[in-house]
Amino acid sequence: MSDQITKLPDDFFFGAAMSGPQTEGMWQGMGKLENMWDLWSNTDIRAFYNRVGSYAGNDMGARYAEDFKMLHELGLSSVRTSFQWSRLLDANGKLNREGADFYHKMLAAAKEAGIELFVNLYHFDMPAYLFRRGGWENREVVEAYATYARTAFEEFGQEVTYWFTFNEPIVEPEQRYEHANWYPFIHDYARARNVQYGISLAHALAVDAFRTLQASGAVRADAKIGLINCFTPPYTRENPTPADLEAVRMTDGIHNRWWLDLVTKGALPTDVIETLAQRGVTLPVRAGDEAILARGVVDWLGFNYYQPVRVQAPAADTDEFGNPCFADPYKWPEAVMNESRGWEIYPRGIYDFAMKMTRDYPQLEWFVSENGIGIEEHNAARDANGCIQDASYRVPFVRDHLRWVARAIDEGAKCRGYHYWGVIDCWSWNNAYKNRYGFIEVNLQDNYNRHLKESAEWLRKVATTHVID
Ligand code: BGP
Repeated sequence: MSDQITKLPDDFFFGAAMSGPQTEGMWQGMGKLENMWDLWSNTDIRAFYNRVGSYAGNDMGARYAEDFKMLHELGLSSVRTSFQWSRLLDANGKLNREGADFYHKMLAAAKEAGIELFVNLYHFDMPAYLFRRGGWENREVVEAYATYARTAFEEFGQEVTYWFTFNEPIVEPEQRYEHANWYPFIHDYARARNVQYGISLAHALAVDAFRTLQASGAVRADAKIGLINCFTPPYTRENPTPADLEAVRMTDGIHNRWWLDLVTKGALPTDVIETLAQRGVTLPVRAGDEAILARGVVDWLGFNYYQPVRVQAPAADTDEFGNPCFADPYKWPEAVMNESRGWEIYPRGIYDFAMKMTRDYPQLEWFVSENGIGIEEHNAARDANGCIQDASYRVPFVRDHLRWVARAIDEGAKCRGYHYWGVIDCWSWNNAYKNRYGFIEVNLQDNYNRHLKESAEWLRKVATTHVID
């Protein structure tokens, strides 16, 4: 069914998604402060694949001009990256002129290359000194983020049209505070939700600053503000019990509806907050918060899609750490896996979630802000010229997702474009360079030089013709 629609609208845009901490490098250059990734790399470099820490990114800080040209030659018209808070502000929360000049030059180079640079303000990269003061659990840090956002809007208000407050605000609560996968490795469900609440306030304060500065003319009149999240369409077993459906409700509530309600209604979903309270998880709500959250309504949304979430009723009410359990994973027997990453490949999920947004949030415009497949580098075959032969897995992955997107648009979804994650290979957090997402290879043995992979020509064709063949 998904292959019935093979043409995307003419005004549909194609681009590349990336982030400052995963690409720029120069981790101490231009007065940059230590951020969370530098802190973890400095604390325990062994936690990073092949001991490649946060330091070098993919060298884009030195190569952005040529990178933008390469991306433009592939038919892409926009690129999303992030400013690093730790580069743009100094330790007193004031503009770091050297850092700001770096971003001005990057914006100018993008323009010169015919690329519209979308700017996200936060990609899991808090300055370490603010984390030491309590991070998102501390209201002063939430306020510090609002100051950072305001400073960025003031400094770049005439240069940037597309702003985003956060990338995947669900990830730090989960990875740092709930599942203990990332530094500082905490297993505390209530603290994770506290962090999630702090980020929600920070988002709304930033949107508020944006609106005020736009009204005063400091931010351009055609600028838009959005939020980007990794939404996970939720599924459960066939013939579910009420308890399975309850697991779906809470998983969807925390991962998806929390953010969708915030950015469309300026409020958090009451059923989710009530269930949390019944289970002893209370948010640190203060007088006045409701009015702050009400400012969080955005102009459009970024939908990062990698995988669905499959859940069932939990076997126990609490886990081994005493945290409340709302769902257990459900292993779908038919799941197709990307074994390199351990993520399910389920292209239809992008359509199911698109239709959910179309139904439940009909006014919301959005774009696919990340989608991609990362395969372990050592699995990659090369041809006689050394070109990575990736078309057999990368092309079907993107093609299938795009076809489901085309079908959703045909059925009314307000999806405006598609950004592929990591068009140029980049540093993937503690996986470093283990899994490669790129259509363009970054050769670490050859001074980070870039080489087109086999699939690059396919991307160029689709991006320039809008035909998904
Ligand atoms: C998203 C992040 C990106 C990127 C991508 C791929 O969740 O926004 O920063 O890293 O996932 O994931 P990974 O790098 O973990 O393989």
